[in-house]
Amino acid sequence: MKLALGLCACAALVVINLFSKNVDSSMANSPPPVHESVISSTPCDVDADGIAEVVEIAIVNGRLWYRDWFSCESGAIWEGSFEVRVVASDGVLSSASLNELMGRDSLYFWWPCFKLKMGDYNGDGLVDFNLFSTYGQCNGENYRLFTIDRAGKVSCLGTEEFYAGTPHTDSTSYIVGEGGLLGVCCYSQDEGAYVTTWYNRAEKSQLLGVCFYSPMLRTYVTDWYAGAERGWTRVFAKELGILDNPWCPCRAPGLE
Ligand SMILES: [Ca+2]
Ligand SMILES: [Ca+2]
Repeated sequence: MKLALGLCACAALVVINLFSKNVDSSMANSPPPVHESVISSTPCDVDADGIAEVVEIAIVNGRLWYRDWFSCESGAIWEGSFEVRVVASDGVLSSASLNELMGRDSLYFWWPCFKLKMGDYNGDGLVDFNLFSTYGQCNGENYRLFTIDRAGKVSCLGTEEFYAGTPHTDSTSYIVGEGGLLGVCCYSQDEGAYVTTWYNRAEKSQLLGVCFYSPMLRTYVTDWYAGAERGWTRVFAKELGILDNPWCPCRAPGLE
């Protein structure tokens, strides 16, 4: 029932959002207050018992308005105070202020209804997810990482922001977990290709995967480099063991 209510709220808010685009900048002058609404509802089995809980993002105080700036930051946004909740069939397991977790008085998200992209970014078996944090640039945004323990409590997974190449996206598929590594993908103007930086937090090492389309092989392939602090050195997939198969988590937009 809780999930159904969340979905209904999102559907209603989509309508509001479409309306806000129609009235455009007039709403920027007098944005209506937004009362508590669930803006993201994502089923996820946080305690691995085979039964999905629901991870919710709710706006608890704020406004929906169309930010009509002459830049890539323009767009309809939810702005204000938010909570993250984990809900089971028999009640709320946890509820926490996202503003406190992220250390900011006001946050904003792009879309009236979005799904969280889940993964295991550190290989500890606990569910993690990423969430839009701050504006990046026209080609991508900055994200923070969060983790959910078996009891449903949400906490930050580190304090770093990661830039990923998905503009106006609240939770990105360009941040992934694979074999205990954290992979973050964005477009590199220097490389002229999508690059994925792999972070091995346990060993404090990094790998850079430069993903590009090979006309000869007619598919995407990845060149690997290691050792960010000492300069990148080319390595080969078979030397990496855990990355036997060259893999591009992000390619060109629309080819995910
Ligand atoms: Ca469960
Ligand atoms: Ca994890």
